[in-house]
Amino acid sequence: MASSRTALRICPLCEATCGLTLTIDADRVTGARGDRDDVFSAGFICPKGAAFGQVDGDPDRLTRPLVRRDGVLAEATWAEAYAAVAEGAARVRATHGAAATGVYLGNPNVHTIAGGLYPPMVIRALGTRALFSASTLDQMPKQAACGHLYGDALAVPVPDLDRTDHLVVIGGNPLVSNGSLATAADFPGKLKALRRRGGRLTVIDPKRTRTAELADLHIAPRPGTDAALLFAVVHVLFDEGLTGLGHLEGHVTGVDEVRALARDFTPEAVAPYCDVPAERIRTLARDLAAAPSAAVYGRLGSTAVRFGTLASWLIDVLNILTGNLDRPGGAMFPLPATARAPRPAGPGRGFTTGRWHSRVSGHPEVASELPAAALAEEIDTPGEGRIRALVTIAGNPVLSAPDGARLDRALAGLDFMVSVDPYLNETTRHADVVLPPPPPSRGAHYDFAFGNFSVRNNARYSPPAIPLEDGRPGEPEILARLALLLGGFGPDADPALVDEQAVAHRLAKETADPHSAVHGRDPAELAAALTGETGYERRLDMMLRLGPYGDGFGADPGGLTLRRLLDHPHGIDLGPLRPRVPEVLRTASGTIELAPAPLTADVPRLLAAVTGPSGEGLVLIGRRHLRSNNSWMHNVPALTGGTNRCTLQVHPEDATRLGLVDAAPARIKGDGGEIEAPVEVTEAVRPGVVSLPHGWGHDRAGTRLTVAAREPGANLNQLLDGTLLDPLSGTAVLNGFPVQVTPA
Ligand SMILES: Nc1nc2c(c(=O)[nH]1)N[C@H]1C(S)=C(S)[C@@H](COP(=O)(O)OP(=O)(O)OC[C@H]3O[C@@H](n4cnc5c(=O)[nH]c(N)nc54)[C@H](O)[C@@H]3O)O[C@H]1N2
Ligand SMILES: Nc1nc2c(c(=O)[nH]1)N[C@H]1C(S)=C(S)[C@@H](COP(=O)(O)OP(=O)(O)OC[C@H]3O[C@@H](n4cnc5c(=O)[nH]c(N)nc54)[C@H](O)[C@@H]3O)O[C@H]1N2
Ligand code: SF4
Ligand SMILES: [Mo]
Repeated sequence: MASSRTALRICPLCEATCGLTLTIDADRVTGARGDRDDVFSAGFICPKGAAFGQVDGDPDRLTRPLVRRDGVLAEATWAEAYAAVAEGAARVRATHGAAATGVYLGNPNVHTIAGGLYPPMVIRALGTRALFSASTLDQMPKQAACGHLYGDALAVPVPDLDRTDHLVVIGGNPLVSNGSLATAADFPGKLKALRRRGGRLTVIDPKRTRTAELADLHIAPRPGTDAALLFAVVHVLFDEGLTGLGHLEGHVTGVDEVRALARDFTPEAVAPYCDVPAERIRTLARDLAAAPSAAVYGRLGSTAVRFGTLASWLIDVLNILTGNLDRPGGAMFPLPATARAPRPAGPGRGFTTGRWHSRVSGHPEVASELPAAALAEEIDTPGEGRIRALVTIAGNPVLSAPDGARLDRALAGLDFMVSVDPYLNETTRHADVVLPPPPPSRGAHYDFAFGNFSVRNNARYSPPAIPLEDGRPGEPEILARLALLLGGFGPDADPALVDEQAVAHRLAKETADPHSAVHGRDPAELAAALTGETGYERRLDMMLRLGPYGDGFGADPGGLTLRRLLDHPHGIDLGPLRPRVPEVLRTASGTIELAPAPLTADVPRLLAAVTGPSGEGLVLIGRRHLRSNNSWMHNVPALTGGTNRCTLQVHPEDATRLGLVDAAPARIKGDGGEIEAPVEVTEAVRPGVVSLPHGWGHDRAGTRLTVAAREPGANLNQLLDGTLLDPLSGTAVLNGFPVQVTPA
């Protein structure tokens, strides 16, 4: 064990961003434990982080690129792979134009430096509007709601977990997910601490989850009905005179419109629809108003649902009407170290959607994206503007998006496809070129995305724990090259150009901005002052220095730089969240626009659902497992087996009624197809609801997922046909859709 050493590495496997201490023997990670000195996670770790070595060292990870020749994917050199991308891109450009190339960005892009810096350049190189991502299978409703409310789709308030007196969790299960759109290492510990300091936890979830088991109050509504329930809470606040904007007074417009809209949503009117007693809704409103501080927080059960944007909006409406937005203990806006330093408050450009529309179904663009659920039809429907080529980066939409069978066929018919992914999986098996990034231990890490959602401001950087193998590019280089290749620059273009251009562009803007710390300075001199061994490090240095805590290139000598971060390997704590209204607002009015027209226009649809015939049939909801992550961790032995199985959870009453027997297979039918899964009878789900995890269905040929293929499970997204969307965000309805279940 003489060669054994340790290295620090922020965990990229979920949004909690825990600091890990890796044990490294020769060039292999042989152990991982929580870094007790990490300023953010203080030693917390979960089973996925503990399995970092197996995730990192999975023998099925691709070590060399794959290139399709005569229909067969075979290993190739990097030079051959880049040449194949150049050839494919040139062919598509010549026959259909570069804009006929679609881009799909998967979830791990928010967990890598490369994914944080280079995808915009890939998209710009193509000049394409066919951008799809996991966001429209996830949090886009929250971003759309915040875009309309605050004028910035990235201004998403997070619950101030460490200080709140009453936390309301709607459709989230942080004990299993470890939190999402609320980056908090040791979320479970923070919930226990809340209870210990006398605070309250309310959980709204159709399932008695592990998080619900911790709660003072668990409300189990019918899936998909939360928007109505929340509107009724708003109704009670107005009705009983419980609203109070507090410090937000003068910064909010549209309160009277919301009051008028809430009139129809009496607790009695929504109670039968939500299947929640009216009195419980009243109590929740009174509790929220009475708490010294409170934060309402929603996750996937409030977003990937029929009224996802309305529910996401109403969550913030509640925080605002009770004066809890932007105050300690409420819901607050983080201020990441790599954000632009705050500028003076004032009117902004506001947020609009529908600047363009999808070709086949006419879905509006939202935050420059089209619905992932519409990717298949955009490829397989003939006509002008059809997608003929596709770039996927860190995504597996064949399993994660609706109707994988259709997408599977569509991908097979593309003229060209390139995937940046470590695995040959259900999606990448269709690529003509697969470019595999190295395992996480061989790359640097900085959480560009999660600074926006951290419940405490901080900055942490991990240099690569193990050097790259000779001749193997890191993911930043792969994506920089890809941008150049897709832009027609050829395989010999220097990837460093991409970073230099990004630096020049940003510095030109900053030096011209009278509110910037570097106004009037020479961009070339600033660029020369950047430190860092690689292009991405220099960009990180630039962002930190121009950021809210930065040294401003000398303006504040004590401020953040990359060098300071490197001097603090356990990270730098930047303190608890601080109020940001009105500086954070970018709406056209410069206020919080509580009743934006696009949202209020969707309210009649909700009212029609509340007053319409109540759904009697079974609906399906998703679930996650602590030792899993979407579709891509079923190949790691330490994370498989046990209770991490693809079973259909059914309430005992439904099981009896439908003739379903525990452990026996059931046939599940939805609009998009049929699948089979073993039944698990449990009282945890409410009657009328069945639950199945996603990311399974590893039974397709032509993948290299040896472990996952042994226990493939069923792909729940095959039950969807891709037409069921939240219209304001284009997000697929993955929770609360109708199914029929019979014994198989
Ligand atoms: N029914 C249902 N469907 C769902 C959900 C649900 O709750 N229910 N959840 C949805 C949600 S929230 C999400 S975010 C999506 C996820 O949707 P996707 O992002 O499309 O799917 P993932 O399974 O996360 O696939 C991640 C891919 O990234 C690759 N990868 C891993 N690490 C790296 C890396 O460092 N670099 C690169 N380049 N690639 C890497 C993996 O091999 C895998 O191919 O799924 C959605 N689908
Ligand atoms: N272990 C693990 N951790 C993960 C992931 C993983 O796959 N595994 N994925 C990561 C990703 S990409 C994400 S986006 C996050 C997601 O993080 P979370 O949203 O916290 O995780 P989910 O388990 O999807 O929780 C959604 C909850 O909503 C409930 N629900 C379903 N329908 C409704 C409804 O109509 N109303 C209400 N009120 N509740 C409903 C479900 O029962 C479930 O408990 O987790 C991240 N962390
Ligand atoms: S909670 Fe998330 S970030 Fe922390 S160790 Fe587990 S997977 Fe990694
Ligand atoms: Mo997600």
